Amino acid sequence: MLSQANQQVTKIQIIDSHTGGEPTRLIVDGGPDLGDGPLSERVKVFKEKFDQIRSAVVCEPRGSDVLVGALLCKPHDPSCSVGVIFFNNVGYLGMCGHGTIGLVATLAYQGVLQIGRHKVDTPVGAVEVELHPDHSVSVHNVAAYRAQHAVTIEVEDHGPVTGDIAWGGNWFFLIADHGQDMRLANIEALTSFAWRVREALNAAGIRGDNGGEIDHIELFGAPSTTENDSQNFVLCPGKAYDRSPCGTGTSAKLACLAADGKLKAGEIWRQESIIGSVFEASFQAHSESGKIHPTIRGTAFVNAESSLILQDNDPFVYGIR
Ligand code: PYC
Repeated sequence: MLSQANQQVTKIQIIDSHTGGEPTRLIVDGGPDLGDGPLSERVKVFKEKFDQIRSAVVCEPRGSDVLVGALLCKPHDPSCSVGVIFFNNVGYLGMCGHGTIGLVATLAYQGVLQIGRHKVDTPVGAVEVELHPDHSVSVHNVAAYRAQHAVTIEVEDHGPVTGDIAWGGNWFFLIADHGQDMRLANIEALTSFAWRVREALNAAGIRGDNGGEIDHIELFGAPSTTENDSQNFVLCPGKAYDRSPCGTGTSAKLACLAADGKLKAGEIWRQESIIGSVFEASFQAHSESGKIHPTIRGTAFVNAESSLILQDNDPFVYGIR
């Protein structure tokens, strides 16, 4: 905290990156002190005591609805090199695939992580990552699974829609048969449709396991090239769409493909996003549980390094909430 012209000024050091077009803003210094408990506890402290730092970092006027924030933390799990808590314009994320790729690329840019395998502590468990010599990053995500198959809901101004509920580090409702035009030019209609799906799920009281809110809606369409297997549109909890193919959403998709016997362990699935960026994905089967261990590979680029300035006389110091 500095004093400048009698105003209290706080500085937060950040590094921005994007993964397949989806931005990640990593707090590398000046973030809140959340203690040294497990990351699942620290995210609660973040939410209860420092939520205004979340909105200061990612919401307008410093950020935008699209931005995913990440707080670099000391790991609790001693086998991990770093810890991270992801957040967005409306709250906190259990895990974030594109954000983890952005985190690794940023730490490589800083010279903190070398080529090879590392472990990252997150609120939903330790995640193994690999920084490849070409600087692409593989994320060995938390176990993914399909919780419910072919759930039908009634969507306002549309009618019945059937989809699967799956966990990929966040909860997803995945819809193949939706009748929407899957082009970037149609983004507003896609957003409106997916938002109504989310509202319909909430209104019907349909949730993931342990009451988890299904706050990501994923629609599928044909890819733009035969090199890719599928295209997706993912609506995130704060109503922004994912510019990347969504690491946790691709993990949820793999879980459904595995459950339907449409993709075998070790086979490559190329998931294209609505803007044309691609993640390469595959899974290893878990023998007993029926869950899968997904791996998502993508590339991130660092594109800014700066200080956020929080002055206490700024009426929007903590963002437009
Ligand atoms: O890549 O997992 C992901 C993700 C979640 C929300 C935005 N991106």
